[in-house]
Order: sequence, then C-alpha cells, then structure tokens
Amino acid sequence: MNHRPARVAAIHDLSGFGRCSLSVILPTLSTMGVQVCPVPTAILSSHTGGLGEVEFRDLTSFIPASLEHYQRLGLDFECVYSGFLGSEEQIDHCKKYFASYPEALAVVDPVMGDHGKAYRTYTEAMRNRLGELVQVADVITPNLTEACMLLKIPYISEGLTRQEARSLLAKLGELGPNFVVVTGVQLATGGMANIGYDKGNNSYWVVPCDYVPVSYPGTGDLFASVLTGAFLTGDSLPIAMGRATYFVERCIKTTFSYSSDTRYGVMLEKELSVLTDSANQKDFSLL
Ligand code: PXL
Repeated sequence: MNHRPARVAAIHDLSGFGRCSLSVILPTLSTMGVQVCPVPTAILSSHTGGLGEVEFRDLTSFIPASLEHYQRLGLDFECVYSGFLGSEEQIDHCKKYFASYPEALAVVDPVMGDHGKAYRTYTEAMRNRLGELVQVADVITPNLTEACMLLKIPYISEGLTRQEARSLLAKLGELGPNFVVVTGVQLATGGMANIGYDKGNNSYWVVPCDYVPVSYPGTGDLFASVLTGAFLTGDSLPIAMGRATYFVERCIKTTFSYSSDTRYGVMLEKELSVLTDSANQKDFSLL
C-alpha cells in the first residue's frame, strides 16, 4: 500500500506581491497533507491587479519540458490542476498534461476574470481555448464572471433563484466536468453563496457565505486549492465546498479586521492551521 501524500502537478503562475496563484497554493495544499509539484507558467513580480507595472518572466517552454521530464522518469501524479494561464499556447500545453495523466483528477480553475470583467491579460481566443480544457476536466471552479464567460452569456448581475442556479450549474456540467462549483453567486433570496453540482449523483449543493464589503486577489485560487486538497483526501463535493468556504471566509474576515491594503491579498499565514482539522467547514444544504 502506498502511504505517500497525494501529488499534484499545479500549473499556475508564481506571483510575488499580492498573495495569489502558486504562492498561496503551495502552503495551502501542503498544510492539507498534499504534495505540490509546481509547474510555473510565468514568474511575476506581483499579481496583475493594481500594484504597478508587472515584471513578467514567461516560462511557457517549461510546461512541455517538465512534462517530458516527468513522463520519461515515470513520475506520477494523482491530480493535475491548472489555473492562471497566459496564452493560447500555454492552454495547449496544459491539455497535453491532462492527456498524459488520464487517471489523475483533472482540476481546471478557469482563471479569466472577476466582478463581471475579464482580466486584462485575457483574450477572446483564450476563452475559446479554455473551453477545450474544461471539456477534459473532472472538476471546474469558476467564479460567477468566469461561469458566464464559459457559457458565453452576459454577466448575471441580479440574484439567482434556486432554479436558475441549478440550471447554470447543469449547463456548465454539459461542457464536460463531473463536478462544477461556482463561487460568489448572489441569490435571489439575498446573500452570497458558493454553489455546486455533482453530476454522478445528480445532486446540487449550496454553501452560504458571510458578507464582507471587500474583495481580495487570490481568494479564488485559495478556494480551488482547498477544494482540490479535500477531494484528494477523500471528501465528497459538499464537504469539500464547506471546507473551502470556511477557510476562505476566515482568511477574508481576519484580513479585513486588520484593515490591510486589499491589493496585498489575504493573510492566510494566520489561518493555515484551520486546514489541519477537517471539522472546520461551513454547513451545506441541497440547492
Ligand atoms: O487570482 C488569480 C490570479 C492569478 N494569477 C495572476 C493574477 C490573478 C488575478 O488577478 O493576476 C497573475
């Protein structure tokens, strides 16, 4: 029997200031007992969200080179997880990673935008190409902006009814993945929630979020990494969603309590320890 921790190839950028991408995925998954093998797509001085001009080192050629190396040595992964990608070419290299590890859990966090707007590095052509990545995914974790971009529908700014929320999830499921989670959804009944769909047992789930009047970069990356870590350690979809929501909310509330500059991201250093106890989870209900 193999007792080593589950191993994830995490294909994402490495950002300096701003606490996002591999910089937060590594400590998060390590704390959950999952080994991360980083496949950096780029090294950036900060995230792209407002800390000045970003110093950018493109690492596109490292993606196929690392894959070739791992395949040649027979090194295996239980999960391949993709996040922020900088070009169509990087998306194509990612597709090859997923195809090379057909047994691995394929997690696609379709990092494209937030608050109804695409990130400035994102092009229309990349959106179409990302759709192809989503087709081969087992799990996708778009926020509401990204969910609408994937479905090629206008951003939904009104609260969703239960029926509308379920239909949004079902349509995303039709794109390919067995598990769909959409974060940051406004509900018609009031309040924000993370919603999920498990296609295998045709169940829809909702985890309500506490409202905090701020937004920080990297919270989507944190959510997707806790969800991935929970899946890899045997949790069901709603339990994984409950753990991810609990952790991200704790990070947001703690950071807000210090009135820190939002562009620096959340103070996960103060909250990582909550991940070691899987009882730290928000309650979930059927949607
Ligand atoms: O949090 C997603 C993300 C990842 N990587 C970079 C980003 C962002 C969001 O702004 O800028 C470089």
